[in-house]
Amino acid sequence: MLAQAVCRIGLGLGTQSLPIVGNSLRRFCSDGVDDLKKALSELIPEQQERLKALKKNYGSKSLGEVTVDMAIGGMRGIPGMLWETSLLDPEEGIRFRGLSIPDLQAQLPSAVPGGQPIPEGLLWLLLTGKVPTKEQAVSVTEELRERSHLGAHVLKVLNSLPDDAHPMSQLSVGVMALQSGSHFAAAYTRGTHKSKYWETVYEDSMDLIAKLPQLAAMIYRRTYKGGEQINPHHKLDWAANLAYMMGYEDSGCHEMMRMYQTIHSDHEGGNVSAHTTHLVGSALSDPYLSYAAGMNGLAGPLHGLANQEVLRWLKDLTAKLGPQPDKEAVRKYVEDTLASGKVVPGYGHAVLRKTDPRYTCQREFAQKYMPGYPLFKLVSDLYEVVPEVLGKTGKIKNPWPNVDAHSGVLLQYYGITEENYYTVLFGVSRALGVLAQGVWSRALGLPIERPKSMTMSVLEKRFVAAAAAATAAK
Ligand code: NMX
Ligand code: MLT
Repeated sequence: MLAQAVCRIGLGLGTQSLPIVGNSLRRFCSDGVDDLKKALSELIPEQQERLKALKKNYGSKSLGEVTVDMAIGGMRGIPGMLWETSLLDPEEGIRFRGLSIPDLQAQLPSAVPGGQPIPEGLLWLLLTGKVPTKEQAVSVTEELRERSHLGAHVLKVLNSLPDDAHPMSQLSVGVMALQSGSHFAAAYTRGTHKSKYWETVYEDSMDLIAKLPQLAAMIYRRTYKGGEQINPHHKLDWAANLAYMMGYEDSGCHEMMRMYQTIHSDHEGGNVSAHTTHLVGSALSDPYLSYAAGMNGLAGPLHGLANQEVLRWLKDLTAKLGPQPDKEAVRKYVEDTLASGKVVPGYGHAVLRKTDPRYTCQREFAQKYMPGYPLFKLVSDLYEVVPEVLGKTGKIKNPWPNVDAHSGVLLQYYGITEENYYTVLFGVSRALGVLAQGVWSRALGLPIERPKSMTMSVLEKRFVAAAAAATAAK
């Protein structure tokens, strides 16, 4: 009882003042640890009933028409899966369990008074749909800290890769090196009843989320900093610890990382990384296998790798035009990019039709912490030039910036200058959303995903024949 009381008082003081807990105290604190899983287990039966009622009452209702354009156009706009953790509105942007980014900033617990939310609070929200207390968020910090140990084999595996292995390839390989620890895979082999799948998927997901900062920092240090690793800081929260283990101790950088890891976490279910994780998980591949698959999708330049591409593009721009080019020169550079058959990275979106609120959030952060930073000025100038140039093409549905147009500026400002690494930071954050949904997918018993495909001949036969019949009938 006493140990529990001490622990609660410590947690209540906030992340920075967490006492270092000994083993016996840890056991008591793990009451807090179990809280998230317990909170989740209490919610699951009612959500299962909700889904059952939806199927029973509305299972045969239509969600709309599927056109040939949709089928050959990347399934754009086809509502085809359940995704509980977040929802994207084309005009307004993302909401996490109903909360916008400003809502998260106002309501989620922070590490410093009035500061950015800690992603641990967001994870609680994504899993339970409820805004956690500070104590609950800090219990997640503790739970993740307890699970964070990386086996020595992981560094050996990474060291066996070629020197020029891209950081995203290293992330994928590193996650696969952890897969042998999957509780879900072991439970499945033991023949666990399917009603219990979510429990070991939860264990795997929390283990993986816990280990990702150390894995990501390991990749950074071995690729760019001569290989010397930095041990985790036992008093820092999950995101600040990631920055710390990469070698960044600045409190501004820690706040930036908390914000970065919060806003990149989830973007409903249809984006490539989320959809891939969901698809692979639907075959009952464990969370390591499905998240690694999702990361291989995030590594594509039209998806997460766009944050790397933005920086390369900005560097090329300043190399050609100087650090402070005028707007006319910038306009010409954008036009040249289009004329050379390339995309303007960081602009456009498959769903959004307005400026991405994740861009706006990062812009506000830059206005507060780095208003005079030249790269911020350049990115702000681009905001005034690019949409107009893209709009003039007449074919780009969304000329406005997305999340990737701004993230590199913040990282560069704090000294994280290696742009090939940027997508790894996106990937660590994305784990929160896709793995939280993965727990729910198993809790709700969602089936293996298997949409129908067609050949061109099938479409031709169907519509050419129909058109001929209509003409003959006239
Ligand atoms: N620069 C040049 N062309 C573009 C751009 C852009 N930023 N955005 C769209 N287009 C083109 C697109 O390639 C397509 O051309 P075509 O008909 O010749 O194939 C045409 O405009 C219509 O595309 P949309 O329907 O507007 O966009 P779509 O949904 O197909 O693609 C993206 C969405 C995000 C893939 C696209 O906007 C793009 O390539 N953007 C640049 C890369 C980027 O920033 N990706 C990051 C997205 C966010 N994330 O983190 O994942
Ligand atoms: C994402 O965060 O996944 C991207 O904005 C891409 C998308 O939503 O399609």
